[in-house]
Amino acid sequence: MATERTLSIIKPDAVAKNAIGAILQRFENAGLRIVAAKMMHLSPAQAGGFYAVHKERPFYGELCAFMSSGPVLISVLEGDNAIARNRELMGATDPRKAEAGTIRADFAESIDANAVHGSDAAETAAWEISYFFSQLEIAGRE
Ligand code: RTP
Ligand code: MG
Repeated sequence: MATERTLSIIKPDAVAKNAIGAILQRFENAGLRIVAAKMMHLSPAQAGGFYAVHKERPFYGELCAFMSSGPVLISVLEGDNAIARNRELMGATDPRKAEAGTIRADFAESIDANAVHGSDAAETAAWEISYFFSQLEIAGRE
């Protein structure tokens, strides 16, 4: 299995509920390593740049407003199949559809305030990691 890196964001709703530790614990319990991490309170423009892929979608404005509404914990997770593994741990985008035991089933409020972000493919993971972290800020094995 390939060792991969993926970008994770613990969104403002989950940070506001003091769930950072519980969510990071799930990543570590699943064998993913946290190789970079930082807290940021994104500006609307920084959130908009990150979600530029969704620019034309009807929910883009709300998404950028929500993602800049409070601090977030941004991390790089490394491990076997990290991208798919993280998305399994997260569960479906809409928490009402997320499987029991997933992060979104347990912590998300709604499709907007849905606790976490995770990259969805190798190319997007590489781009998303480079949006937030320089090479020198990532401590994983090369
Ligand atoms: P994410 O990017 O945050 O990991 O979530 P995802 O892949 O499961 O969902 P995506 O389709 O990439 O959408 C990004 C975020 O936009 C919000 N969204 N709202 N109101 C809506 O129909 C809608 N659809 C998506 C969600 O917060 C989603 O996480
Ligand atoms: Mg997505």
